[in-house]
Amino acid sequence: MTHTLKEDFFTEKQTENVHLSIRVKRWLIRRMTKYQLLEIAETYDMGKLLALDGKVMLTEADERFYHEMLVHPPMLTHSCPKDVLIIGGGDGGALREVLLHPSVERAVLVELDEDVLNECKKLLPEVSQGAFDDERVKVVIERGERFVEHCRNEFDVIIVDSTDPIGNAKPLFSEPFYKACKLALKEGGILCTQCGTPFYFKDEVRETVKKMRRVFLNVRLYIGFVPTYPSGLWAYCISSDDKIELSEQVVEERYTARGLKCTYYTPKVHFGALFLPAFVEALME
Ligand code: AG3
Repeated sequence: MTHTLKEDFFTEKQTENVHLSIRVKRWLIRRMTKYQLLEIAETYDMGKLLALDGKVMLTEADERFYHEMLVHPPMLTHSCPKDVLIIGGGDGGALREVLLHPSVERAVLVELDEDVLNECKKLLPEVSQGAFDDERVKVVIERGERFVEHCRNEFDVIIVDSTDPIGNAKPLFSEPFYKACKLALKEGGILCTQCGTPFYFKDEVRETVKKMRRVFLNVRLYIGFVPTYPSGLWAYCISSDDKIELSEQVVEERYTARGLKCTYYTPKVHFGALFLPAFVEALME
């Protein structure tokens, strides 16, 4: 399975005309699962890389930038998140960040592809860092959109760590799914999803916000930097029927009280991320 070529690159076709290539030292796995092409490689500059269907899911070099920004804004917006649901995220990176919040009593991770989960545990333990062994964690192998359908008033925070809105993840970008999430949330619960890059995937960002606004009273888009994702500028959407705009002081207090110390996220970055560049604001008008 493992082999080495002198000039071996992993290439993501970010768009038809823009590709990103990362030089590979060694492939750890490259095979079709029941659902998708799974690739894990050791690269020269980015540490290990995980890709699904030719798209970068993470590299060790910048996965914290992504996972921290996906997880901490919704978790810190909630005053005391006890029950948390993660949809997707079979690599365990989002789960690792969720478990850093001491109030968490139960974290349910619902992943479609068991192979992704198992191979990541085996070949990419640097990302989950033992999160799957935490006794607060329950893993369910199921389609996320099916799982939420049966949940009522169960979760304080739901985090959607999906792939792009094509193929397997398409239902996770639909209004019925957001409605089901709302029912699965306790009163005042918070939903947060990754929603692509406002630079290349304008429709994905625009549509996500539009659909969310039909379901939740408060919806905010925010952005972060993830160098190995298309364009490097990534968007997240946070929604709730409760207030999602807190004072910086409150976020600061919670961040300190929960003993968090991050690589990318800070309460100030959290605030800054909610101020959008003009071209992103314009997308949503
Ligand atoms: N998050 C992957 C976001 C989508 C990246 N898209 C792309 N490269 N075209 C899921 C994996 C991280 N836990």
